[in-house]
Amino acid sequence: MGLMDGKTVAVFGIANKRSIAWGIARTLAAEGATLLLGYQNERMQRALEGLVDGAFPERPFMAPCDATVEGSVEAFFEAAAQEAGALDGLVHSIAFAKREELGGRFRDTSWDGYALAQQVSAYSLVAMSRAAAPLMSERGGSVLCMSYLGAVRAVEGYNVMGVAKAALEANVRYLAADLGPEGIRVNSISAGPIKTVSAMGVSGFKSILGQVEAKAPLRRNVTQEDVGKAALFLLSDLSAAITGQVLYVDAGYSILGV
Ligand code: 1JT
Repeated sequence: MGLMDGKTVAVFGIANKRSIAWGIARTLAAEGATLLLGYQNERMQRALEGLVDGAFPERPFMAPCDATVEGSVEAFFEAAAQEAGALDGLVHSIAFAKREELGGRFRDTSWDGYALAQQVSAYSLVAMSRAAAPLMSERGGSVLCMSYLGAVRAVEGYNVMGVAKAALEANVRYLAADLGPEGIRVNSISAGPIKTVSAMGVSGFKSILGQVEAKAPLRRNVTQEDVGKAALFLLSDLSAAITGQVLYVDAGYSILGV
């Protein structure tokens, strides 16, 4: 008996075995979920095929979904409808900012970089939710995305991504209000900093990991597994009356005054 038995969930954002989306996907599958996976491009498709090999009881359905390509999100959900018929959950774990804009002075953010961060990191949740809603409205559903404290505080260097996460958290509230009457819940997890391949490439990230380990109430960083367990809660019936929320999975760091 799993918490996700009989449920089908689409997951976006698996790039490698350190991806937050990978931690979530494995936790959901262990509780009985059937997975549909989206990948950005052919390079990511090959990476994903290597990863899923033998990792799940049944090989997940996989299809392209690139937030910057016109019609790509719609095509994914059309393929998902063909494959699974209905959908119970959606996990949005994608974001992008130009390397040079994660650091340096916020005032130097370009319009190009600002728009790209918004398109991939925030607007894509709206597009995915719109495309997923017709597959969910029969029996309800749960949409989940990933945020970070930089959405609500000025975290040094997080810059344009903080503005994109602020938009993402606002999207969660507006989507929750819009989709709630159809039984679709929309929530986000604001995770503490996690060692992923893309995050480790950002200058200043390692010092943030150290800061959390030293100061967070639980005196540790959070892992993909910690996030996977909270995601399981938000995607399952355990959270049936929760929508429009930001759940902090951050070892308590965000409660601190400094
Ligand atoms: C992206 C990246 C989104 C890293 C991210 C992210 N959300 C949180 N992080 C970790 C992080 C946190 C801080 C930071 C840098 C990174 C990288 C790829 C694009 C999307 O400060 C400089 C505070």
